[in-house]
Amino acid sequence: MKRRLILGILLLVSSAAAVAEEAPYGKGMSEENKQRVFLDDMEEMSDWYNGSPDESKLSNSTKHVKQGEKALLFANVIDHTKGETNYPIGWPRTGKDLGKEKLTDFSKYDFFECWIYVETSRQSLPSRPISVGFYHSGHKRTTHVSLEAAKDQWTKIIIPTSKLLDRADVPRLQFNISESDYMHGDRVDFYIDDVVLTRYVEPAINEFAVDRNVLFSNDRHITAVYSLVGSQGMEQVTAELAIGRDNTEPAAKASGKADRRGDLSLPIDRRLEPGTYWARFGLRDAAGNLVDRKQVEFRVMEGPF
Ligand SMILES: [Ca+2]
Repeated sequence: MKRRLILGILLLVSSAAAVAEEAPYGKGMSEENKQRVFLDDMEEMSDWYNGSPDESKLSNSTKHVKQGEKALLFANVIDHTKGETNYPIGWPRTGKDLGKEKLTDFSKYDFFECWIYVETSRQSLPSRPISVGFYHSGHKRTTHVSLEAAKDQWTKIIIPTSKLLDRADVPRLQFNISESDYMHGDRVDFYIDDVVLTRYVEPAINEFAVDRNVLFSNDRHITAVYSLVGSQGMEQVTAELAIGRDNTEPAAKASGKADRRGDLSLPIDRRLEPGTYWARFGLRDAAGNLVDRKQVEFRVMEGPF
């Protein structure tokens, strides 16, 4: 009898410890979990065209380099009088045909990434100093993305391929500036390097939020809104959502099928005391082991009724 009681206590202690210590084994959104393919390492620039020779000069530079030995230098002197006849205040640009190297299909990749370093004669840059355009087949089908970049430093650009109008069809890539954002005579030089497509291999949680940051005590559900990445093993993972306070057992939990982008609703079968709560969203493999987890906080308030 005494032995059984001790065994029972031991089991309780060990299961409590297991809950507290459970840590995801996966690589999550780390660089270690990423595969990369070069769209261009910028060691050689002959396949980049200069769409605005009156304002722009292209060269390979060793002055600011992020990867390898060279970067593409897209150097511009803003001229509000020259350029295309109808658009003297135009769009200096440089781009590359991706068809030659058969790099037009971005659909197997999660992100387009590159690095940009900016030098300028200006005190500060416009809020969106440069844009990147992803050109799709067909008339006037382009995904334009305005980019933030800082003066005198490298900025990492990351664009989810899911934002593209047609990510399976990107025959051309182009960077451009808009001269109307600049003053006549401004000098602005962009060093562009390490232009890649990336994808995460193991399943990982990219985004997670709850549908409401404040719940009332008598509310009966909360929903996780999430997106996942991972090129392998996604079919085997399940999603789970739990809520609770401090280090205690969850007040409620639920699990369901994991989608690349989805939501998971969690029914709450009891009144929640007011206070600060955690919501943990996790991914489990077929064996039930935790692959990845993200946590956010929300508040519970007394209801209006
Ligand atoms: Ca390079």
